[in-house]
Amino acid sequence: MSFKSEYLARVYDSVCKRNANEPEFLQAVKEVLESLEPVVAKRPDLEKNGILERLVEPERGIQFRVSWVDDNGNVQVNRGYRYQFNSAIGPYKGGIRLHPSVNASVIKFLGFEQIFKNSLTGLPIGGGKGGSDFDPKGKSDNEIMRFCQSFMTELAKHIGADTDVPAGDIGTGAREIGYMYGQYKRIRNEFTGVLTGKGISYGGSLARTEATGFGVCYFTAEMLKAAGKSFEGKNVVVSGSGNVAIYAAVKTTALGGKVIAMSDSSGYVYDPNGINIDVMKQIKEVERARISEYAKRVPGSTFTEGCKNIWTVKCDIALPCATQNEIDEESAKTLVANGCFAVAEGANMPSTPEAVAVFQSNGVLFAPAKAANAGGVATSALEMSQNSMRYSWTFEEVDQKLHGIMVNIYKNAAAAAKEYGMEGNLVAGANIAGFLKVADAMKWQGVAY
Ligand code: NDP
Ligand code: 2IT
Repeated sequence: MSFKSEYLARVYDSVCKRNANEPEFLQAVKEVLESLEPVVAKRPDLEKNGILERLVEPERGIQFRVSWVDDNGNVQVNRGYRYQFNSAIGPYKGGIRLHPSVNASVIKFLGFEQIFKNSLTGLPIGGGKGGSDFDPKGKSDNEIMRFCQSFMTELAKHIGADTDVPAGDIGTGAREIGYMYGQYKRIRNEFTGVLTGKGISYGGSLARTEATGFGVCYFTAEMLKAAGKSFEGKNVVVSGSGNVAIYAAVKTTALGGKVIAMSDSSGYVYDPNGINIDVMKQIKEVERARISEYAKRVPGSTFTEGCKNIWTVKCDIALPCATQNEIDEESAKTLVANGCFAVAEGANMPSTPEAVAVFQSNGVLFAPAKAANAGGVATSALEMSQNSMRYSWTFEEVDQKLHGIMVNIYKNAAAAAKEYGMEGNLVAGANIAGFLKVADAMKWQGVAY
């Protein structure tokens, strides 16, 4: 372990001992603590107030049984989680992930990162995350509904519009949020903004569906602009083909880039003419089918098995928008060797620490997830504001606010990196800028809460 600060070394050591079986959580904590070396050196008050010891421990975590009945009448049991990580600057806020790989480590890494991301948005939202090891693939609509209702029957006891406001993530989109919202309302008899990503007819915000993907591109465009570059005429690879990936592909295309490959967990499609977004949306959003369908429908495109192979496609810009640790050291080296000069993370923690090191040591412009994908949760916070006002903004109004927020996040992360002697390192800049606001709020609110 190579921490220079004795305080950071001690905190990380205790996190490792307490959470030994949680590799994703430890990965996320280590990256943030490493970024904080120059901050800790300047701010002895952080140690005096036990800020880091408190920050790495969730304020509250619940784990619960989610039992439901499948279409054959059999009882199924899944495990549900909600980690309410930090409420120093606002109600807990963060998505719900439904995927068989979900466990405490995955939800805690996501909840921990959400603290800093949400702080970076400049809006009053704390950090949290939830989910279940439920696998939505192959389930009927009724099974999804019954699962979501059972999940919410327990979760409703712990959330609220001013307490904790969940939203979508992998496996949770408008359909699931609708079923969860309906169940919350039945149980609590309250029409309130307790979830975001809702349907437009019952309190959802225009542009929330597009927000994460659009935001990734707004952030990337700003990062490229500072380096005298743009999306114009560039070949772009976008991994995933879910909510984030689809709208990152839409905005990339609008900004003049050409999306030449997209993936799902089974493999990737390559289309040298540029991905036809309408066909992709039909397959993924409407039919919920596999991505190989695309190659069957679009002449000139090909399907290759194995999602990791997407990083062998030669590109100028890479937007990983699927899942954590999808780019390892080897994939990063391949991207660099193929001339990729910018990587922006749409997914949460898609690059391993070794991959990030490869990008940074090769001068690749690198936009970390906490900053680059913050547009989704920022627009969720705008949805909360609209719900509180019982009013709604137009698509253009929300999109304009989102754009402004992403430009600000870029500026604040770049400025923090410079101020702390790491100019150009947006990983450090985003972690520091996000951290400082939360740390000060925790300090001023005192130790007991
Ligand atoms: P979706 O469920 O809509 O899409 C997920 C996509 O990633 C699918 O194409 C899926 O393929 C693929 N994928 C998921 N898990 C794996 C895996 N283990 N291996 C390979 N491919 C996988 O989710 P989102 O688009 O909402 O989320 C994508 C990422 O963006 C996640 O990291 C999420 O945390 C992050 N994010 C999401 C935000 C949002 O607003 N939705 C906001 C900020 C970040 P398949 O269908 O085959 O499983
Ligand atoms: O990772 C994320 O920021 C999200 N899944 C969105 C969270 C939200 O509350 O909109």
